[in-house]
Amino acid sequence: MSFKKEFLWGAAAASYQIEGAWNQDGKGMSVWDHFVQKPGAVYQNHTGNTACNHYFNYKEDIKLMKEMGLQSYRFSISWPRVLPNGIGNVNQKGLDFYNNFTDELLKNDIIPFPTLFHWDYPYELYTKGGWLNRDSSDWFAEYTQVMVDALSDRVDRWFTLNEPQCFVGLGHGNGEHAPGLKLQKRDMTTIIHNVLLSHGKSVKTIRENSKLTPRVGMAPVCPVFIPINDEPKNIKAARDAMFSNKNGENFTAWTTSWFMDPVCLGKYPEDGLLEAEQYLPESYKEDLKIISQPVDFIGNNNYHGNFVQMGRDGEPELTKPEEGEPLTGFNWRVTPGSLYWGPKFLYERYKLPIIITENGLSNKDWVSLDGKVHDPQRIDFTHRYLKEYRRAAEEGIDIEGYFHWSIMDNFEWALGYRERFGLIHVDFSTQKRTIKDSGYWYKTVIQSNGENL
Ligand code: IFM
Repeated sequence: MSFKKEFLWGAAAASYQIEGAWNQDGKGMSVWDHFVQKPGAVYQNHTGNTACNHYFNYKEDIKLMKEMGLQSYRFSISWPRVLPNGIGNVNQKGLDFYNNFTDELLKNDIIPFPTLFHWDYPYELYTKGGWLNRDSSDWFAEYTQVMVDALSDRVDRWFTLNEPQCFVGLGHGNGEHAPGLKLQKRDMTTIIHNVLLSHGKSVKTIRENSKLTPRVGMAPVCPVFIPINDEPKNIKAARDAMFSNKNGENFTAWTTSWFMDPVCLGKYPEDGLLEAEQYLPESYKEDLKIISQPVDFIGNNNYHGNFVQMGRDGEPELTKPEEGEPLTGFNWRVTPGSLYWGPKFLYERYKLPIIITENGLSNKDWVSLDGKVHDPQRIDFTHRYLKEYRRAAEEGIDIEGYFHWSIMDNFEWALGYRERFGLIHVDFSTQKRTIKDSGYWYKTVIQSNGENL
């Protein structure tokens, strides 16, 4: 079987990366609004203050989505836009924005697929300890309730968190992202636990309060490991590497299983517990019952993978990148097989449908003299990856959708506007949009349900 009939083709973006309007209409500060003010924190001191000005341009943007034939749009909600202090007082204008936005998508036959949290954490809550505070899971549940009350008569698909590994690791571990902390393992383990508890309480809130019957999941980044060939021992090595929580002898939490085993299997993986159990709260086993609320699918943000073989000692061994191999604008490796092996390994372990929630590349795009944006690398990249994703479907792996990252060029976190990921080009000085060649190509993929790949 190729892509199934109900397969969902879409694109994605996140609130802080595109909305702008950082201090308008009653919005509260997020940790990112704060972080970008620190000189040197972001490439050339860029900020998301205006970004794509999508808060004001959303109708034009939805028109372009329609022109590209998108079936669904994965967007995120800015928590401090609707709850300026993170909890308590609701900002009606912020809520109106997401209400109107949802209506506009539906009017254009585009299925709204919101993510509740994509990194713009309310600054007020950060001053109360943020994710380190055990109450953070109740704060997130309160915010979830507000959004479910507002949208669940029209929205029936939700993601709770985007790439928890990244906002925990980059934001609290190495300080590259907001809020810029460099914490040690004990605190990091606490944060992850609170983040997972937040996910669980959020899923519960969505299920118990939605007007439409909801489908819910999380969108982690799952580092993918690809066997160097189809020999069973190398496939085993890649699978072992994908779910390992070891970095040499030490525990590392930048992994798939430390986040997804609790969510999908109701337990932390043994190889991580050996070191990290001492950092978990006493109640952690009880908490796992909340964390493992049933989910309907697994989102997977999937850009590239590492090649692995079985080493002589029976442990997975990473192979060295080839000299001069293709790299994206970000210098990420081009590894189409990650869209086959990632979903395959995830599906085998968790037995849940997979949705690719992000995949794409940054490129050095600009508007040519003919007024168009020619981005053959993006077309070729996506074509290669989607063929591998289709291979997964052909082998019976249950895949439900694909969301290209990103719908439009946007604020790429610590790298500001240096990296362009969009299917739509944005001129940030004029806010002019131009659908790139890849956007038109993607339209033909959608129209043929991937048959033209
Ligand atoms: O732009 C980010 C996105 O916010 C999270 N996933 C990776 C993308 C590209 O770096």
